[in-house]
Amino acid sequence: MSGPTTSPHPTPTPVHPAWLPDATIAPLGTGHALLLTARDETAADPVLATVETELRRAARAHGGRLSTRTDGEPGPDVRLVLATTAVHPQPLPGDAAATEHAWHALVRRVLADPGTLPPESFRLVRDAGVTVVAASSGTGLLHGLHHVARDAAARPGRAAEDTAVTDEVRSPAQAVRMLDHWDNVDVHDVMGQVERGYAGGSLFFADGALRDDLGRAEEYARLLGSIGINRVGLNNVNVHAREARLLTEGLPDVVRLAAVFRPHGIRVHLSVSFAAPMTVGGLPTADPLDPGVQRWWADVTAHVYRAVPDFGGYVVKADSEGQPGPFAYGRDHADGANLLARALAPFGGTVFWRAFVYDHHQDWRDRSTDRARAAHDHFAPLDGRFDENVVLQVKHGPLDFQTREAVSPVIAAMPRTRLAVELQVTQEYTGQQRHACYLAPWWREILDLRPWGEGPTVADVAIGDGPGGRPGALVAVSNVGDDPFWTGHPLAQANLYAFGRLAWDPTLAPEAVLDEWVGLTFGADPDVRAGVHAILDDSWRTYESYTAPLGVGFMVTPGSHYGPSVDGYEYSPWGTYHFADRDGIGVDRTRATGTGYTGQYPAPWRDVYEDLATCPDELLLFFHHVPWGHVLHSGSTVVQHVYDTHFAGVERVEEMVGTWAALAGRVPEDVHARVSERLDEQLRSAREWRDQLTTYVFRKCGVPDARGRRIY
Ligand code: GCV
Repeated sequence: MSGPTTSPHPTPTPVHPAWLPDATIAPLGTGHALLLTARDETAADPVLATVETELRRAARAHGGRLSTRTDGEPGPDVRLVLATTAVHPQPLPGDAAATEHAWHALVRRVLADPGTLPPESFRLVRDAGVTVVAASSGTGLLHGLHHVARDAAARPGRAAEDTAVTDEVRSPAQAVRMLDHWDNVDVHDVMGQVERGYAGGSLFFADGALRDDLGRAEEYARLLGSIGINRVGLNNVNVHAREARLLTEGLPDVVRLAAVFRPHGIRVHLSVSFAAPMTVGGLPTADPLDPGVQRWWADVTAHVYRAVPDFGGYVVKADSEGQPGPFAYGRDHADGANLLARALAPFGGTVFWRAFVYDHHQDWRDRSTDRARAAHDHFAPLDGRFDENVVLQVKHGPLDFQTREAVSPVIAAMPRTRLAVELQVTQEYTGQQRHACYLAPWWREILDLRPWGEGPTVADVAIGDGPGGRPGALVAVSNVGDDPFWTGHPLAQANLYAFGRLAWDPTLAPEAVLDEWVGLTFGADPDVRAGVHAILDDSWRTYESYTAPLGVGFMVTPGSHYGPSVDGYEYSPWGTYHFADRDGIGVDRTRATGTGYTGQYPAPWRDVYEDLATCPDELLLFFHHVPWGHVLHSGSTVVQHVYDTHFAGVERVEEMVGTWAALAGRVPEDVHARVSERLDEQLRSAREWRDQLTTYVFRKCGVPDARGRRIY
């Protein structure tokens, strides 16, 4: 689906520091930090240099001090020690001077028995005002350092000097935490440079080439490393001609970008075109069973790994929205994915194969075809056929990142396949970073859902704790660009931050994550904290309240996907209909009378959704076609619900505007100005949504608003 995506904001300077202003990198105060590494470690582990740089930045900002093991005797005032487990049992600095300070004993205790720490884990020990972070790698130490910073920022008043005794090991719940970029090297006419990007151009590419100056990309990598992202897909899944050649002529660009991300513990991936053997390699076919094609992928992949030994692998959108795929050769998606998996396997690479496959040339007159069914219809029968290094990347909902939709039934249907759940940080359908819409509450609902009613959650399936026990990934589409605030709407930074944090620990509370983000970004001012919470905590539900009602989805302007157009997609080929007429609205996806989609779920959901008596209100029109007068569980009718939520939604946006206005002078002026401007647009747009939706519904059914508000 296409649409214009240009930023109204050319790049001014300086760039906003996001959640890593130097003042909050580490809660050193004016204290003294010590970094202990074994002598030969730093050369082999580039992340250790990042840890040292972070500590130096923090020390500079606070007038504190950093010592490393080569600096000699650090003295008694050390408050924070970061140590790799390889240091043990070598003598600690200060031993020679035979001076035993409080921190010596603690470090000695931790390093004498650090426990088994996987590379991304860290052990955190606090005692008598000293904090020790131990890890087996630079990545573990980096995570530990940022944990300490976050902890202090989320709970102002608590600092490293805290006397509470702690001894804990922290590890990511999810091994693969990935951000996909829909960046193009070139600018494409309709889509702009970043497809569905709402924050300007690409951080990586400009003027049809890799940027000479990758400074912004480096700062971005630093931001991602601080929230535990460990994979990045560099280019758009819709792979155009120039981008297809990143595999070959463009490989030096990939080498440079890999070097940008590596010091932050992040491996890079490329989106590739399934037709590359033909378009790039000049072969007559891209048939996955053709030995020449298999050889081509094996050779190209070996070449990539020679240049980028820690390359992560490929991301593939095939047979979807015009992208080439295995169907052209009468092959299926397992044939296609395994072709690439076998080329990657010798090097430990992974292919992320997207399940977003549907017919985008549908006939709107045909009520039996249901786009929501497509991914399950295509992929569930292939369970067990994918190689171990294939991860099937499934959008969280069966349609397309809507403000509200059911969880994809594919997630429960493929126990013998590694599954990644794909979220969208870029706000394509949730206000395009012109509306404040904090998505963590929505993501928590998705991740917490139990596909079998009890037992594992969606997050568990992605982690590898589902019935098949196969580890997958959590993936999301990034929301950044070369905008000075990174994300267009400065408050949309919270979504990027929250994705990283939930990928690390999907049980974190959205409000707690927001507390961390506010503390790191804006400091300890309680009024700012309260104001940002008042604006963001419920903002996703607010957005939902004034846009498409009760899970029906879309109703957006075709192409751009911004703003209301109730019938915009109604007679289109995209399979995104609401079927409103004078009698009712909604999509009948039941087994009894509809498309049978409810049958793709296991019990209990197949029955919960099938039955009007149990289907949740917020998904009613996603599953059922009902009369306008249908009474919801809430007691309201569908038509009155549309009126009430749309008027209330606009009122909430008016409150948001007032709350933010009151923070003038409490947050940096440029941030205040940009957010104010975005809130003004949100209010204008919310009113437009309200007026179009209420008017549309009134004109369809003729039922007036019980409260007599103005409808056009
Ligand atoms: C990258 C939706 C978007 C497209 C996007 C596609 C996808 O259809 O509108 O811009 O293409 O999803 O996820 O592949």
